[in-house]
Amino acid sequence: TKPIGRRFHKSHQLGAPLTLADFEAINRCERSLPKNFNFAGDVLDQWSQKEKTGERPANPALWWVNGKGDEVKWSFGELGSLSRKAANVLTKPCGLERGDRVAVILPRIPEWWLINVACMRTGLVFMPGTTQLTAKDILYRLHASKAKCIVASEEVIPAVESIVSECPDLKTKLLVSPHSQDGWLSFPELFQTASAEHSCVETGSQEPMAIYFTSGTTGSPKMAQHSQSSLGIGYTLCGRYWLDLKSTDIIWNMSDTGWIKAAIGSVFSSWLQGACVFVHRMAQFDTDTFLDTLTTYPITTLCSAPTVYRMLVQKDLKRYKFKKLRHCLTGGEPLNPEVLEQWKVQTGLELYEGYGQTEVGIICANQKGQEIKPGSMGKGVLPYDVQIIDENGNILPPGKEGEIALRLTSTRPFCFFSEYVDNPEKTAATIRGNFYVTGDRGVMDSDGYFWFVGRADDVIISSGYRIGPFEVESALIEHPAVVESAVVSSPDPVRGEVVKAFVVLSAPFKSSNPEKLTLELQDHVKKSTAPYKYPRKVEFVKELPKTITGKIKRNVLRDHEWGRT
Ligand code: BCO
Repeated sequence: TKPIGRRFHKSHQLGAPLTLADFEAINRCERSLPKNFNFAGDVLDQWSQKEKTGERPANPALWWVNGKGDEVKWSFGELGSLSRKAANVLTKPCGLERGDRVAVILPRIPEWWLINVACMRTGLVFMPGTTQLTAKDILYRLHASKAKCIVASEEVIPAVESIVSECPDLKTKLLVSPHSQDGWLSFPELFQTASAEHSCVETGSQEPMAIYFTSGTTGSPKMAQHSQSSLGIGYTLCGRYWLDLKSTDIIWNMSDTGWIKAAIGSVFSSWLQGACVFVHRMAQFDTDTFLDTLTTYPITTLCSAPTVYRMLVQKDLKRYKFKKLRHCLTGGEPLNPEVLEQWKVQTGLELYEGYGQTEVGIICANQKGQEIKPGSMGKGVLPYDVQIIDENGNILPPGKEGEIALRLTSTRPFCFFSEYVDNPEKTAATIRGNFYVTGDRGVMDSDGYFWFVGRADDVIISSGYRIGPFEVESALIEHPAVVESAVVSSPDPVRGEVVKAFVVLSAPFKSSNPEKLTLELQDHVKKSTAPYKYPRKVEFVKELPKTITGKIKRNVLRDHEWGRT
């Protein structure tokens, strides 16, 4: 393997640059982590060198389309010079310094990739968020993180403007739009005049690189912090063995920019292998546009949530001749065996499911070449030792249901999140004895395949989103019709599960038209919190089941929804 590393050798073997094989060795625990690592300098710029010497095919690094005739194709060399300009925008006019936190709320536009790489080059900590975030969500994130800067697109302006006076730490608002706005710096204007000369900072391997907000059963989302190496090196095996990528491949990973799956599939796993990242910015997800894209562009690798495949198999897929598609992946929620089967019958392609979490990345996967057991999420992947444990941290034998957990050695695995920022209790609560507990329940069979059972807590997994019931209940209670509510998962043939709210009405609303009130409450939640969390089902009830201490028994309602006794 040709070297793609740059600086590691100084702390390892004198004069021997690390290679992709070395990154693999680090993931296999056969080699220690280098002292310093920076994904932009040590991976992207090396691919750029390889382009110059002809060691990488003339395949773009990023290929972006929007279905309206606009197209962007950047080589690694172009990505390098453009992201250096973006880095100069962030450090000079924006005045940001290494370690500062930057909220990045952008749709799937090329600037999202530029800003991410620019943050790596300057040592800034990026915090991606979906454009579905509301003013309240953004306020919470800016407060909790004390972010110095927000980079946003035009549709996010009203939400930011409505809360900005409450964010004393926020120094800069950077707008990615052809139009200018009072109080915002214009990214395109500053970018035009920025220099392409920039020296990538030498970040420590365990220096913070990104923060993702994750939902739990109680309280507001937690800030899961990742390091330069957890994201930048930790996805080497995933890119090679699950995504099966080579530098000749073109991967289309559908995930929204706000989720770690975008980082895995559209940045780290793919670019570690030198593959091309394909992006189609659709105004709204639409199956026809989706299928046309696969017939028009030479996409070799597709990664999307099971919900999308459930929607696709409703179509007559035999009518479509995909140009180059050879490898299909899915994750974020459980995949039904019937969907896997229908996809295979209609397209001739297998569906390789993976399972992971924002905190620790990919845990299990059906890797290329491995026999697929329909309904299973595959085997544990390196460097993890995946086990099923009981409530006391004891390993359970094959066939026994328990919690999916990762065995810990004396040091914290480098590909783990570093911590929940400012929340040592929640960070500590992820450890039980010698294990990291995922909060998901499952079973391992005698062949070492894992089968997902459900969450151990009340988190709802809908269309690949993890939704905390507390956030939805908090939004509902703001409405005058709601005295109290309980939010649980309910089965859905397309989305796997959806959010269902059981609502106790206040006296003035008891005789309201239930259909109208349902729509009003749904609309209210869409405005109060990110719309993907809204309750797609609402049931009005006289009272909620409670424990003697007055705690709502969500499990009773959930079991009822799922037909369990
Ligand atoms: O379905 P509805 O039309 O009733 O509502 C939709 C939107 O129309 C609505 N909405 C969006 N923006 C709005 C708005 N309403 C009011 N105001 C706005 N500004 O809200 C609902 C959003 O639902 P959605 O996002 O599920 O939309 P859609 O179009 O049904 O998309 C379907 C999927 C499958 C494309 C989408 O759900 C999706 O992308 N899911 C995947 C999520 C994902 O990537 N998860 C991975 C997480 S990372 C992980 O699991 C770790 C793995 C290691």
